[in-house]
Amino acid sequence: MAAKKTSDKEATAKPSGLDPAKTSALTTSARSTMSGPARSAEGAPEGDALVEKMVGVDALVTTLPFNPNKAGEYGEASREPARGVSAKLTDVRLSASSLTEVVPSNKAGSGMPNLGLNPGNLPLDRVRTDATGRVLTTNQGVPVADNQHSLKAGLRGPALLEDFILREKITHFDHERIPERIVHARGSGAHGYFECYESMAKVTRASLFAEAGKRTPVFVRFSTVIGERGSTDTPRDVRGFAVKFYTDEGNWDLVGNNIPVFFIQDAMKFPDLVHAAKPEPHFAMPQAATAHDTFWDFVSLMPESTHMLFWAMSDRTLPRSYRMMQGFGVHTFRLVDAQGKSTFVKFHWTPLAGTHSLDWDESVKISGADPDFHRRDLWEAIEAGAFPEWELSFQLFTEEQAERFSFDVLDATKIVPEELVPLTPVGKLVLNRNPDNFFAETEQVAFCAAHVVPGIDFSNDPLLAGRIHSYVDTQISRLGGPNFHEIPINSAVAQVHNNQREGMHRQAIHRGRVAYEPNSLGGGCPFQAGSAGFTSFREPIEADKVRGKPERFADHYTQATLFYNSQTPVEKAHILRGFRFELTRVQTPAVRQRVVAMLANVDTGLAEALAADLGMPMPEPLPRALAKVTQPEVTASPALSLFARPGDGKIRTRRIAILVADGVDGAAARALHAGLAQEGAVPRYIGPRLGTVQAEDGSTLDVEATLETMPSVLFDALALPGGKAAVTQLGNIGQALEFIKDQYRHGKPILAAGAAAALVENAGVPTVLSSGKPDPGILIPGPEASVPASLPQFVAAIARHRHHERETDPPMV
Ligand code: HDE
Repeated sequence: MAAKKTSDKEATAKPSGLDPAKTSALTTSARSTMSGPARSAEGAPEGDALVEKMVGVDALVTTLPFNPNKAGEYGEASREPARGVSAKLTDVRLSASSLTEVVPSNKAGSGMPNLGLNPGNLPLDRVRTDATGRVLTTNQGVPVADNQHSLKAGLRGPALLEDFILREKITHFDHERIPERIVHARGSGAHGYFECYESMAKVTRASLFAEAGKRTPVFVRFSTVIGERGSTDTPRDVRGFAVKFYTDEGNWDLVGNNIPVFFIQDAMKFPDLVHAAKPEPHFAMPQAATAHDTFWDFVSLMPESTHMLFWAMSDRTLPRSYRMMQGFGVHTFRLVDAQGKSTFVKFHWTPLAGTHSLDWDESVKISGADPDFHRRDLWEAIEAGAFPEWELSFQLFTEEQAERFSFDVLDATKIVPEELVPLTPVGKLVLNRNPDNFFAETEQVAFCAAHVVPGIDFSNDPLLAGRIHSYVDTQISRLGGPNFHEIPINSAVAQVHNNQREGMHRQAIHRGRVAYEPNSLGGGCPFQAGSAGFTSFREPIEADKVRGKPERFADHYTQATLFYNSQTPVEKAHILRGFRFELTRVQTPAVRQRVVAMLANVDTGLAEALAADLGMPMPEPLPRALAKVTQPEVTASPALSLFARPGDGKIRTRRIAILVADGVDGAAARALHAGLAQEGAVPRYIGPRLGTVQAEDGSTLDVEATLETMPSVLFDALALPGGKAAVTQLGNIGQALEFIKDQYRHGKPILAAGAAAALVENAGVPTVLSSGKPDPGILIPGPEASVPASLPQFVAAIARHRHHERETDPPMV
């Protein structure tokens, strides 16, 4: 039988028309529960309010004489869930917990309920706190007279146990920490919005993609994976790229990484992977590094990790900035349209600033010079109004297409090459607001791979399945209970109404006595949404219950080869360097050997070079899990190179050091500063000490930071304005010479104006490449040239980011 559709019917509760006998029975029972005279107090219910309520409730219940949806809950009919029935409230008292709710109170409120409103979903203004003009109080609001001393018996006497003010303060302090995330503990976040370019209704009913120009608020958290909460920002590590979209149909969390594949194929192996990568359990070392035995032991016994290892050993794991990395949903997801049709999708974030990386030597030095390098970079860019932007693209393909691919789209160790399925840009992400409070927002934000909205659904990727379980579960211990969705940063902007109740730290105060569904006593509310709500894609499944993997998952090397072959020579050299560094740190030769044997299945040249660098003979390749050779659709994918996305060619937010000392060419220094600032870059005068330096022309310049506190690695480029005395002074300071050397070693542009050419020479930096050609990143305009005239060339060199052509292995300088 087809379900009877009651979806848009709303019954109306009218007290009139009641059976008089019944009314009188109710009246009697209501009266018998009343006692005492307290009916005339301010705001108290008057007259026969209780009777009226009971009569009204009875009438309300009568309008819902039976559950009309029940018949539709079975068989074929149940495929189309009906919207629940509800009754129209004629009197707000009918849904109240108590008639006394109207008694006004400064604490309990005015008593007038906001029907259908959960204020917990209102904007964060409701919880933002400011103490301007306020006295200090205890947590109970008691003004604190003296915040300097504990209570003592006499000035030199013992402290007293009765000092509840001290005890409250210390107790709260004792409990300030919460467990850090098991993985991705170290991170930084920001608010912003996602703006849809055009309606994507043809593939998804997700409301955030419904129309051109539609904006959805977001909170984004970037992170490293392995390090603890206080670890450095720049280890070699994958970066998390987690986006919480506060859509008008609930929160969607796209919890992705900056690499489109993963180490493992099945959630069952995640704890093993993380245990192998984290500090070794006996001595808790090393911090934030995969360069140790247990990691390489594990991954070399899990050859499905090979593809990811190539990405991880590339410069992808050394981003210059969170603003300059891609993001990926990694798994195949589904988009579902209003008719229930599904399309497979992979999500891609592309930074408008382009993809840029640090040099390994540089990232090691940054760890000491500024362990908060990425956190600071994100904060400062947003603070300066240089709002970071990414474009979101869909890679859309059908199930039939997926069937024909040489790889399995449910295998998270595989990409879908862009040459096979192009990207469709769908909108942009803009981060335009820093959080007020790191703990309240960035630390307490709880992402969850299971948070999807109507129009977005899962594929059967077995890694994704484990994630659907894991994230909520982990928040329960990290955030102290099941009500973490009420923590302001996690609360949806869509209204939340259900019958989940109680639990630790419950914030909402639910009116009424109904906490179940179906109900008639609460007028049927909240009722199920029917097909307007989230409905899972109806995937036909006929299968055995089994633990195992499909055969296509057994190809562990084809896409690693595709990735490697798609890299430029510079990137290939860096991948070799990455493997070499990590394996040199590995203490067990047999583990090194197994890794090289595994890599031999990807590229013999790389494996041989690595074996030579590790001082070991070339081993036989590891046996392959799949005897059959896969014929890939694509053998080179230029899109996989970091250089494929150079960005807009602008130098906005690039940090440029201008080294100054007494006797500097003031006009040149000022021209550089002004010219670079005009391009949106961040020039800073760096000197031997704080204060001012006196320029050749008698003018003064304010030193903004010193050579000691802000070494070369914190800057993208270097300008030396010249001035004989300054050049002589800087030439005698080791840090200045190291500054120049490191700029050179890390491929950064150097402009040496006027007399500063000698400083470059003094630092031992060659101005020509090993090929004999001039180094395009070293600009020495000559003593007569004007600095403003050489600025455009300098700006172009900075926009290139790095001058890799000067690189040698090992470095010459
Ligand atoms: Fe996560 N992951 N993960 N992960 N993950 C967590 O959730 C987990 C995986 C990712 O900024 C945890 O709140 C399992 C892939 C990011 O807060 C935890 C599996 C990808 C973040 C968890 C994976 C990710 C996390 C730790 C395999 C890329 C940080 C604390 C089945 C697509 C989000 C927490 C933030 C965090 C579990 C694999 C991305 C323990 C079980 C693949 C970006 O729940």
